Amino acid sequence: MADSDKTLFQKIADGEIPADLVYQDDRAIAFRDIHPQAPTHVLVVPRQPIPRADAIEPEDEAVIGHLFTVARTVAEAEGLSDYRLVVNNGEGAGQTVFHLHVHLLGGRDFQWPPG
Ligand code: DGP
Repeated sequence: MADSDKTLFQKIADGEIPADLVYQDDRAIAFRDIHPQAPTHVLVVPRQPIPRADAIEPEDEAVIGHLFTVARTVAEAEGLSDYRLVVNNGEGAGQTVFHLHVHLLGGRDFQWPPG
């Protein structure tokens, strides 16, 4: 794949852009958000460049489920028992990087409903 065709998060997964990786395996990576919104703010990202939540296909269900077990693994490693998992779908919901990712936020109290 030409570099220009890769998403930002593919470039991070391929080591072309540095990031503070906290987990990686053959299907997913997790790294600290560059603009943390909580003491722990990690992005859990499939290596497969699914652009957004509403582009998930039935054949993606296994990898999507895997993101949640990776999030649990990272949360446990961070010493978190309570935390928030967030997926922004579309610009109006706050999505800025169009490579699906789960935000893992923890280490502070959260409000509900979210802003
Ligand atoms: P969202 O707004 O849901 O699409 O989240 C994208 C997140 O990605 C946002 O919280 C900031 C983070 N981010 C953007 N560029 C970079 C980067 O180059 N490195 C890292 N570590 N995080 C990034």
